[in-house]
Amino acid sequence: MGKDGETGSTDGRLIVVSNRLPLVLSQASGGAWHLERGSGGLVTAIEPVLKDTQGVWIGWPGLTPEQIRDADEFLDQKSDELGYRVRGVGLSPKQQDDFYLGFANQIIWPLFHDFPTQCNFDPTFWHAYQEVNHRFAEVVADEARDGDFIWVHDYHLMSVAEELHEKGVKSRLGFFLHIPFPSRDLFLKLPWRREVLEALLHYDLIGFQSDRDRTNFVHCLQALRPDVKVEGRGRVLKLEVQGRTLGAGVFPISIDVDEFAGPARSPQVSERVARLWTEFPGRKVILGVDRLDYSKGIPHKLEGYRLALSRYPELQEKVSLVQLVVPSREDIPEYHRMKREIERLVGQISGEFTRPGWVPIHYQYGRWDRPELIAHYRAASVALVTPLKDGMNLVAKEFCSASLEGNGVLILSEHAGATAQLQEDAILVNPYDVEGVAEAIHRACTMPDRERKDRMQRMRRKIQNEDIYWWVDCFRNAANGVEEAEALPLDVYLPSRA
Ligand code: GDG
Repeated sequence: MGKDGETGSTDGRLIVVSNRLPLVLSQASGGAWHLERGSGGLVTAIEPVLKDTQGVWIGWPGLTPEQIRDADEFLDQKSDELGYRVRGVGLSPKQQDDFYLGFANQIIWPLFHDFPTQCNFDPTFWHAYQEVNHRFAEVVADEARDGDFIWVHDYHLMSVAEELHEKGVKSRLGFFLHIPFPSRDLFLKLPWRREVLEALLHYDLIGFQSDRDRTNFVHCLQALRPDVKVEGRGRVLKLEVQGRTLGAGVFPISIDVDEFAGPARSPQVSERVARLWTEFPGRKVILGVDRLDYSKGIPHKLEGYRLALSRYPELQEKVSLVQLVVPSREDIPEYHRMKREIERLVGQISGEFTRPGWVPIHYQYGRWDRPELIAHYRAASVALVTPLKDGMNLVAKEFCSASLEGNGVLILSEHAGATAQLQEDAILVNPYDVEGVAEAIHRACTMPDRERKDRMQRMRRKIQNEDIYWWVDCFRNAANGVEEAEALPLDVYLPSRA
């Protein structure tokens, strides 16, 4: 259902399947359960459809199989309050290690983000992946009826459709990949490449963030399944697989603009913005907000900033970088190494450039609450969003939506999915090109006000037109075979245009 309650209706229920449930369950010492609802654009956009179709959300609530029965009873009681059913899938500590930290985050995540050397192709991880996908499918099969539409999310659950077909489930099946799909040479390194690709072909619709990802997928098909016919062009391609037709579409995910633009105007945030501006008197704030992850390119960004300060000394004392690094996957050793590397670089920049009355870099390792995050988006003159590879990158879109003064400049990596939509008005960089990043920082900080405003206005309009509600409608319409979905224009980024 669109934001205004129109379009995208399906006959059956929507069943959403994701690794994590959009809520946090906790148990008090007396055994009583407590539920905290999740937030975020995806949940906000999907919940109305779940309520409208009396749908179900299935996922792992962070509990073991032993805890799940008890929790499911509690979740059942909460269905009325939530407006839709929630079913938990329990995972043992070993499954959490081997499936989640193992196959998902030490094989698929690094490989699909172009870091094959970070992969640990341990076969135990693959077996755990199959086992957990099987377990998810059991719960889904228990819920599903003919006529339902089952929408599976992300790289943790690529094999669920295949498992469901083995169980004879006839509901239509959609899959959306939130992360990039790798190029053929990288994908072919995966020891289970054929199994993964075949599993994906069990869906009726496979959604990608950008044309780049879908093109990679098609190249992998050509290598491993040349018998699959690929037809059409535009947003949804048709794949003919042994008499079955399925779709491969491009659906760039977005945000609920009102979750950012609205609070950005609130007295609480406005007051915090005013304070931030006084804390950085006469200076431009350059903002970085990234989860601690090698795909986000934080050390490269810091090198670029450092070079900008030395190559363009007129920036010194006129800008400060505020870099938030959000803790993530702390159980994986590589993330510790990266944190130390970031802290070393922050120390170097501080040591080299700090003067009385000017701190060149404010580094924070932690998490801000929403108002604090939005206040920083609004107060910043420049956002430095330079992932080495990213499915989409919502921070870029959130920054634009919260930039109420309309004069923020977005520096965006050409390897982020968001580039396809924002390429005309962001300053694009190749994050590996440290000199290019330094130059972009200088350009952003010296851009005339009129140009900043014009660019930001166009980006805000684009994000407003293609928001998270548009995304949900687009995907569901394509899954229903609605023709308009195919006719929608597709943003494609080619470096030759940069
Ligand atoms: C995956 C794909 C794709 C960050 N710091 C704080 C905070 N955040 C929120 C942001 C944003 C989200 O986290 C990060 O989203 P991204 O899109 O940037 O990246 P991933 O987490 O890697 O997400 C990505 C996405 O899925 C959706 O499909 O775009 O490519 O990798 O929403 O606001 N939120 C709060 N405090 C923080 O300190 N409250």
